[in-house]
Amino acid sequence: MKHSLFIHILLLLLFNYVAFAQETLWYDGFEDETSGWQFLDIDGDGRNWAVSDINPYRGLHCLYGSYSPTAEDNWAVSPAVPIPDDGGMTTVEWEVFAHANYIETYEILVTTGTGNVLALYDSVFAESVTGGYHSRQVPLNGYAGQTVRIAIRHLSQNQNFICIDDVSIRHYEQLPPQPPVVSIAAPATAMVGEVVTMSAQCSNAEQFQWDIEGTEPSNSEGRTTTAEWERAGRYRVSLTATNADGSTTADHIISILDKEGFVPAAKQPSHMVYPNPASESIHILPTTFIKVSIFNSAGKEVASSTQSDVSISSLPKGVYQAVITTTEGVVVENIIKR
Ligand SMILES: [Ca+2]
Ligand SMILES: [Ca+2]
Repeated sequence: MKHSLFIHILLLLLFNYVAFAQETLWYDGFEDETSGWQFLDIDGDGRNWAVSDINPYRGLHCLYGSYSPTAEDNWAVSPAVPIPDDGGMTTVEWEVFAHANYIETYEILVTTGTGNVLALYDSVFAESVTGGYHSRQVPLNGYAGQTVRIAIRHLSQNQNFICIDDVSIRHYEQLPPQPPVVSIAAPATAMVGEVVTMSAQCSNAEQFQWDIEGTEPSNSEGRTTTAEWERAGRYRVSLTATNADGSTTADHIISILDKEGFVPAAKQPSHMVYPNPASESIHILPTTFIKVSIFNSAGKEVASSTQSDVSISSLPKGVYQAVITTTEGVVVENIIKR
């Protein structure tokens, strides 16, 4: 099982894309001759499973069930593997091959016994396979907390061969919480007195709560809602979507035009600097911003900028005054460097 670490790392990389962790509890690609399998020739004809270089899925070897002129009943029994009992999902996975022109029948069984007592096996999967290699996966959740062996039973019927490769038992953590992904479908502008229809763009929530600024009442529920504004202005529409894993809020700004088609000038925000307190940099909010000068408690200018993003990382901790010049005048705001 030299390759198990490589496969483990490869799969960790692959599964990171789908955002849940998996662990390979056991793997065999049949690249080592002594990998702990028991081979049981139940039909007693001397033919059985064998590690072979015929048609591996990966590497140089696979588990090979031979051509046979008679009906085979051959069992390959894996080493014992403990199955975790932590609420996650455990699976047995494998690659199986049969020739495109022939059908081979096989079965997957599980035992909590030592492997050679057939009465102690449960059948968990069976198929008649053809047409090259196929990936298969079967859950083992009924065996959580127990130690199992997997049997691959070849039931040959038409004198062709079957190959098995990359057999593994894998454990998946439960999926991370999936709170809703939501956005609002609504017009960017509407007229005063117009009835505006807005709807949730969301596939994984059932409950929707709207909070609509500038209307009365401001709250409503449901995937779709309507609103009507009596005064021109810019208004915030918030939508909170909820499912069993949590809530997510989306915002939409709608401009309501007056009869002449204008929106009143937006009010300046009451606070002009964020974040505040800040440690690295501050952002000056007003769109009418021209420049900012920052003064320390002694009244000395310690920084100034015409950019709305200003680094304050070099300033000592303390309280400063930001003197913000806008096209509409000068505003002073205290800022805290921490
Ligand atoms: Ca192999
Ligand atoms: Ca046999």
